[in-house]
Amino acid sequence: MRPAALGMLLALGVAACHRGPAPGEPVRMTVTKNGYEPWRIPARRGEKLVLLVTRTTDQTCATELVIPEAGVNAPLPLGREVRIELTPEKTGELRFSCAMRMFQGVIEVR
Ligand SMILES: [Cu+2]
Repeated sequence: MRPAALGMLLALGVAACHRGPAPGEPVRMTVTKNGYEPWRIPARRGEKLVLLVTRTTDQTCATELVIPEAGVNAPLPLGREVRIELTPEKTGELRFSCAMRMFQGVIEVR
């Protein structure tokens, strides 16, 4: 891929991230050897957030996604899309991680 095209994709990604998902629109996330991508997810208080998470590698210890504050502990089988739903009840940061907390991310609730 040409560098210009890559820059374009990155710019689009950033724009999408700032806008955040429309209400009810699922957020797709992959788990790679770098961890959760994206690892920063916007959400709104009182609105259902749907995550569609697919682990694409065995080269990671992130074989689950845990959100202690939301009571979520979802196993992530390799190559299978896992649906996680939650409705944040307060604004602020909702942290998520693998079971050993080596890979982390945050849901930013506004
Ligand atoms: Cu881990």
